[in-house]
Amino acid sequence: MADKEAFPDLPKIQYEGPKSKNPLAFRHYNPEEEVEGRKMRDHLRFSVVYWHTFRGALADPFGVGTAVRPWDDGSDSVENARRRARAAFEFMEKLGAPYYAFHDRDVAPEGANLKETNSNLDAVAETLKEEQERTGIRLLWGTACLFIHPRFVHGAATSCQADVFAYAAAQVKKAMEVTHYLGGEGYTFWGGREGYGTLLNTDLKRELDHLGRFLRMAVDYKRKLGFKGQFYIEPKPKEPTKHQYDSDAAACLNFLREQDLLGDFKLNIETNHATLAGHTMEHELEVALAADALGSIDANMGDQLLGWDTDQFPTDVYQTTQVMLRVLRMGGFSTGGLNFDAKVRRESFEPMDLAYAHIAGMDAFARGLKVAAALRADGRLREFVEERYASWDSGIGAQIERGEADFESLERHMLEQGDAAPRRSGRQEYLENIINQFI
Ligand code: XUL
Ligand code: CO
Repeated sequence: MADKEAFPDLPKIQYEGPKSKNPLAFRHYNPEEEVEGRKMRDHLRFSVVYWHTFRGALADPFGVGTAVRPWDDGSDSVENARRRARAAFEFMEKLGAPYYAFHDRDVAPEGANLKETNSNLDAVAETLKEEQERTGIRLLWGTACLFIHPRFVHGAATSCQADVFAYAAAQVKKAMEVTHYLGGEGYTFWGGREGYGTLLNTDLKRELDHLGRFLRMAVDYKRKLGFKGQFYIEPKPKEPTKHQYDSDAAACLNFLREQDLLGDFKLNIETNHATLAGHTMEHELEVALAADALGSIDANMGDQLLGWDTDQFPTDVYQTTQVMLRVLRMGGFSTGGLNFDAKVRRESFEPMDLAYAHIAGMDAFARGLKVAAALRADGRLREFVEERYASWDSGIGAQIERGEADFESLERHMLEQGDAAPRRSGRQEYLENIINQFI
């Protein structure tokens, strides 16, 4: 099995242009093509996630997994984990994805105790490093899985049990070391069970303080380790918990500010998590951007009719356009990227579905990038917003913004002027139609 290809039917995916009918080709993603003076590859920084793509069995609460993965013998052996790693790199290389991301427990099996678990991780990390060097594919970020094992039933850093906090600290320490060893560009904290099921058994204040202390220890250890990657927090409001402390971008920013950690973290914003929080993705991106804290994106989409985290591959060009408008406005990613935290449907169980899904997501984002760049070149959206706020550029508006006005001066101003009548239409429909002109 070791030498056999895992994806014999998958060729190296090439760009063939918008007219191609080849399902194993890109219609829009042309890595070398320049948009706003930068290659598409560097704008989009696509990343394949290990957990859904190489560990997801496609089970749901009503049925067992359906995924056919011939390279995986289903065992918890290190040998199987290494074979799986080679299959993953074969897939990513053929796809042309420059990055990947993993949880510690995705790549290597849990052992009988922490020591054995750590040595399993070291063993598989060697294979990952070899494969990275062979292919040039890099680690976008690593993370620790602090939510599957029963020990984390009450949470990890916010567990009611102090030894579970200690276990989580040891696990994150090791995951950071492995991420550093693999040259990871970032490290993500997603607190899967950092929240509560009921407030009846929960000391919320104490749990939040513990979470702050945990993140502070991570920052301290990062310095000690010499790890230069970016730390991210990934907001999500619920699921599996009823309420997660990192519920949305605003809650995360407030928490980080309160704990004096804002300088050490950026946000990794996920589309389906925004939906679960009752926000649009563009809202979450705007909140992160306003705090200069947009770091990376978990690219997926949810289902409007299903109320849970369906983690579908992003194929909605309207939404990818909205995302890329913000990424371009930010000036592009620095350490982050578009990480496909997405899984194929349970019915899409063949290995080739993994390719169709990623090609669809990559093309949807490439098209969104082109549309966003065209909208920016057109300029009408930006000019409309600038003009809408023009009254702040001079006169009383400029005085307020400069901090030169107070309630008394503003009262004097309005007593002279008499009234402030609405002067500008919001023109929502006109603006929505501009977007459609480019899609
Ligand atoms: C879960 C989720 C995670 C994080 C990494 O909803 O998004 O997979 O991205 O822990
Ligand atoms: Co995610």
